[in-house]
Amino acid sequence: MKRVFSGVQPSGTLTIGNYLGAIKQFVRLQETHECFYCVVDLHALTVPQDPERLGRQTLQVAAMMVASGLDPDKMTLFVQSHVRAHAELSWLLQCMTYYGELGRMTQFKDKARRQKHATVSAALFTYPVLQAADILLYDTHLVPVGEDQRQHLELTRDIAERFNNRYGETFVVPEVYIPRTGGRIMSLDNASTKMSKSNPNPGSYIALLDEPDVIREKIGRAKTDSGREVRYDPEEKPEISNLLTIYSLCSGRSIEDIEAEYEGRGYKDFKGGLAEAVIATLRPVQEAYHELMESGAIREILDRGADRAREIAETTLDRVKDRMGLVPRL
Ligand code: ATP
Ligand code: LTN
Repeated sequence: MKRVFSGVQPSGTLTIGNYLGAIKQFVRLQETHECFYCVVDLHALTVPQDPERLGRQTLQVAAMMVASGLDPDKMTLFVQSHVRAHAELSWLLQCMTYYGELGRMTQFKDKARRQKHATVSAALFTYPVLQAADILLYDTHLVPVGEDQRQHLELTRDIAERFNNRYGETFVVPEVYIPRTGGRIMSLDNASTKMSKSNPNPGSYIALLDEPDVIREKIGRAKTDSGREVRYDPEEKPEISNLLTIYSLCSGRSIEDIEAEYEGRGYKDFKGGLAEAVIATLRPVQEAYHELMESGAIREILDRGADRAREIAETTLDRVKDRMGLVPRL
């Protein structure tokens, strides 16, 4: 079976963007691939985090992933900081990555712009190298992610190829896997930026754990154009097109079918129908989440996951160190 790896940051509560863009694919792939999914707490530390909150969110995000349908008997779920090889390989790969390459990463440029220049962490800059280490440690073939991660995956492939050229075949060069629709769900308040769990305005996203009334309210307030035609047209009607995408993915219906249903009915009815489709999609996830958190089972799932992940990661790390000329212990 081919290997899959992907990571999710515990930087807040998961949104419907994370769910439609990434987690739904994670769930599908566990049936056909050997999957490793990781709550990347070391990545979250690249911007300031409250320690108590980071720990809580790490367990919550893991539980949300299981509640979304990841089955501990079918895939491996673990916390990044539980497997030391990630940080260690990241250092080795930093020695193979160019300053100029990292400076071109748009996620770095965006996140750095939002902070005071003097306090942007060095780790925010080297973040994509840690991501490459995550992926390459598991001889990964396929990496399911949202559209925003395409550039990081290109860099991962470049680093792997460069290493293989310099030291001989060591890494599998991974492929990116982005869904045809849903790879980039946009903010509810601004259709030119992606929906993001770390956005300070909660009205900009739908969280997986939002209550039905909150979902109705957020969708009711979502920005639209001033027309009344429910039509998919990303150029002319970016907000309605984004809502149509969410509607289609949550209901399993085609966009044309939804357009036809709301023809001549205006945005209020459309938003009402969308809210119910989202609520119905999230209800089973929320129920499973609350059960998991009450039972405390998530700690054990993560512990078993770390054991399995560590075994593979250590083997790869030893191979890399050997190729680079680092002397092994007796
Ligand atoms: P942050 O806002 O804190 O940077 P994030 O919400 O962008 O975080 P991550 O945890 O880093 O999310 O991403 C988890 C996965 O969800 C990644 O594969 C990412 O590409 C995907 N993803 C994130 N936001 C969206 C979105 N708006 N639409 C589709 N996929 C998304
Ligand atoms: N950088 C990603 C999260 C991430 C990831 C990974 C995704 C960290 N390591 C490995 C895929 C594979 C993000 O910001 N969404």
